[in-house]
Amino acid sequence: MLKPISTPTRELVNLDGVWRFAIDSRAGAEPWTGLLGTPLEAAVPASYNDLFVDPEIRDHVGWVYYQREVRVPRGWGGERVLLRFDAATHAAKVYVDDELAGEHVGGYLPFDVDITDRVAAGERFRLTVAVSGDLSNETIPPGKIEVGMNGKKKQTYFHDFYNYAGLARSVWLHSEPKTRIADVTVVTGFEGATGSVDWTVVTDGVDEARVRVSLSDAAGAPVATGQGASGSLTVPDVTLWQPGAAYLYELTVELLDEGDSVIDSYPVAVGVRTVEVRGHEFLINGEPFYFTGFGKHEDTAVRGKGHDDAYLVHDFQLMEWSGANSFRTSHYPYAEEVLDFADRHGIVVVDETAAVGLNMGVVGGMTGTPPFPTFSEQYAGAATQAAHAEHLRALITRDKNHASVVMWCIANEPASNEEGALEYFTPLVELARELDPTRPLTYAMVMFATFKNDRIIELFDVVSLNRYYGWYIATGDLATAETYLHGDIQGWIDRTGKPIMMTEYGADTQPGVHSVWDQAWTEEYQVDYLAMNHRVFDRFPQFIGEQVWNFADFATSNGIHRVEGNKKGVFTRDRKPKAAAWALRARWRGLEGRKPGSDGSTGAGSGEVTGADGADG
Ligand code: GCB
Repeated sequence: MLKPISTPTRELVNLDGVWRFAIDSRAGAEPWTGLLGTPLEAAVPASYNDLFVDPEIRDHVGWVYYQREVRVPRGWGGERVLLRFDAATHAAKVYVDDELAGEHVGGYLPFDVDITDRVAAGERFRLTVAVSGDLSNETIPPGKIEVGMNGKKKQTYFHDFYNYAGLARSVWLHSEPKTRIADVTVVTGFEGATGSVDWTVVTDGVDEARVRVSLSDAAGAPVATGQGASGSLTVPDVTLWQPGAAYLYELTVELLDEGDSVIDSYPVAVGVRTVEVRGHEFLINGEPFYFTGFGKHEDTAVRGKGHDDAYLVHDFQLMEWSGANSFRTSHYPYAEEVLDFADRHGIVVVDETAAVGLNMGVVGGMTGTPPFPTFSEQYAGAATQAAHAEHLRALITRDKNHASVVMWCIANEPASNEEGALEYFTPLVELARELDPTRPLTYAMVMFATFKNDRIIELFDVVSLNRYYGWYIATGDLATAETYLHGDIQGWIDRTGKPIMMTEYGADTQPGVHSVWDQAWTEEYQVDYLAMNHRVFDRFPQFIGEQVWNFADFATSNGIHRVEGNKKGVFTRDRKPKAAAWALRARWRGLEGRKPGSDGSTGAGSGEVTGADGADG
């Protein structure tokens, strides 16, 4: 399923704007039909939760309805006509006039609904989209709906970020030729100064041999051409896509008829680069790469998880300002606009699935003792695993051609220490490797999963640690925290010999709160906490990167651990720097993708703390 773009053979109409809106109990009987009788209107793209003042809407469990009229352009007769939803969180039913035209489950990835036989060129139709934010043990991420003592349904889930719902990304009406390019996969490489671009094209409704491809450079000058459904193009004097120095070629794929006229045409941006894990190193273009940056969220005031190009540009500006060369799409796939931007600006992405909360241990709090086994039919059983596999497939299908994406993160903080974890993850890892043999795999590891009890690291390429020594453990005691952290990292090195990075470390910080002592929540403590972590990281040559939790403060569900959301942001929710932002900038701006100390100055290998044991959950 290719992203809709305007090409010589494809057209699109953007359907973003203000739509009629109602929650199910106020929309009339189910199945709903007709015009929505509602005074409310909702912005698209945006999560609906924070748009209105009514608490019934904010924490609504069940379906909500969005509705608008759409006119099919009159020139589209004879074309396939599709609706494209860049995301409907977490499930959708799409109605054309009063008829159900398509359904989809999965909140952070796109889907198309083919409405060719339901609409006519030049005519108008009423588009209604039912969207549900509900989470269960058959969804990714998982959750649970309970009925409270007041008789109302309540959604619970096992991640801290707020479960925003709705049409958070763009909606499109688009056309494709009936005989069409259905998919394109690109794999790149290089030997010396010569690059290679391997292509595979899947077509629909035509003999595959009628494919023509042509590669042009960033200035539009032709570089190479080829024929057929698959093959390899040679790129003389290749300019590589590099972190911090993006360079994109364009591969134009064309489908030809008998007389060589173009039936369909689709361009793909191609960054020529390689990614490899060798020993304890993470190599991009054969060079050791050191990740600096953040775990992020798609999260802003009022629009919730709604995509916003202004925040996209500003967030990348702030990342560049702070010297970040990378981020993780914690804890779900981000809007495609984000990856396109990263491709164009040379920012490296760890692309994560929405599999967050596969861990009953978090319910046990700091003890990490689950009330029942995570990998069981009571929680993450066969249905969850099937949903996870489907989601992984959709993610890799969508993002496989992005040069910026260098690694797949299959889950955040699963109960990898529990029985059943190996059986749960083995088929998922096999699937990911089959779909994409080129990129390394990782998962972000929860504190309770230690080098002594984790059961799945051998399946993966990179050890990614989420660790909060000095925050959740040894709060306010950075000396003890430093000893724990050192022992933990050393333990992983001894067990695996794999590259190790920190995918989460952070301290909640209320901007404007200060202290001369090591006091949690102060701006000074966040700075000192990060400095302690960096001191430890710099001792280990096996350490390949640091991504602070979090880029910015973000909304969470109600809870006693959070005051107006998670405050581990280095920037506030409205993107003002805390003191830690300046400290990170001072550290990262000098590194430029190199490991601290790799220039022979301070850092790697210079550690003096030894022999400490990691915390054992
Ligand atoms: C974690 C989670 C992340 C939370 C964070 C925290 O381990 O992966 O989603 O926001 O901790 O701040 O507690």
